[in-house]
Amino acid sequence: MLGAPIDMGASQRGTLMGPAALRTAGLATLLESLDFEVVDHGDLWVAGIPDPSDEPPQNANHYREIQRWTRLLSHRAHDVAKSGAVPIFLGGDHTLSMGSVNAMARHWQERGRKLFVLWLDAHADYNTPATTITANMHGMSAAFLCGEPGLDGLLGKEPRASIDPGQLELFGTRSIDKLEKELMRTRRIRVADMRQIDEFGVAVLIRRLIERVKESDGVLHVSFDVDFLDPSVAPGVGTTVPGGATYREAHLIMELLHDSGLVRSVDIVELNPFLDERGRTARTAVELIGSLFGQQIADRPTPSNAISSAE
Ligand code: B3U
Ligand code: MN
Ligand code: MN
Repeated sequence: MLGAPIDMGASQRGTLMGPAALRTAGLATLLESLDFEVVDHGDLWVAGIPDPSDEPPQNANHYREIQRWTRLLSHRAHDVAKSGAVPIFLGGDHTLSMGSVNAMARHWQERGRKLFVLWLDAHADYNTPATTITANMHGMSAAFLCGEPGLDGLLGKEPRASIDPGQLELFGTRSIDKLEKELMRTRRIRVADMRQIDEFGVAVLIRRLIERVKESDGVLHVSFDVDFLDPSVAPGVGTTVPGGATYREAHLIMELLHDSGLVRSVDIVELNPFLDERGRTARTAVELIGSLFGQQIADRPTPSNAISSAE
């Protein structure tokens, strides 16, 4: 576990309390009960001295702070990955992924394997300084990871790994800005939006992704923005959007991902304990991570597992 208490990427303050809330909700104890050896690397912190090496772009709020976080995270996350661990990045707002996913993409590139990223989120986070309405940088992290122009100085001389749009799968999307949508269309970003989830169900869509990752011998990073969940189960987020994933859909997704054996790293972001109701959202997020790491209702393969393992 590595905490990154960032909240400068969002408009609402408070996600900096996220790592503490996830710890309080018992993340480490739960993972230990599943027989994992847990190492808590504590929280990272950046000093607030601006980095004058390049001109900050317009329409990117708190660019300097995010730049420092991204560089630090990219560096530390890469070290943690090298140790052979399965890093769990505790956010913090979603700008965290600019550093964590960059590091994981680099790590797997060095080992000749492709990193696929499952972006569980109400939002597409595919804005750039040229398309954003809010200038909030947590709405730009997926775009940054795909190498979109406008944020090139964020990593500076640090090594940068961009993922191909084909390696990104947005899932649970229900809020995309106009120019953001146009950019996504030109880049052919893959989106399993809420309508698709309603029509096909999460199992079909997640299995399709799993097959795609397996076909190219890839591995998977799960970037879990808590606002992916419906606000009725996850009220503790700054940018709730109605019509999100249910408690059961979310658990099923995590169980299927666990069964795939492909997940090598996870972000948990956008949890805002300041807005939560008696720790409900933190506890739900921790339970879901339990399912992702193998917590099961009954200790036997479900019929679907039996079928896929017989194949
Ligand atoms: N697309 C909007 C809203 C948003 C994106 N991510 C979050 N909110 N959490 C934006 O600000 O870019
Ligand atoms: Mn997000
Ligand atoms: Mn979101």
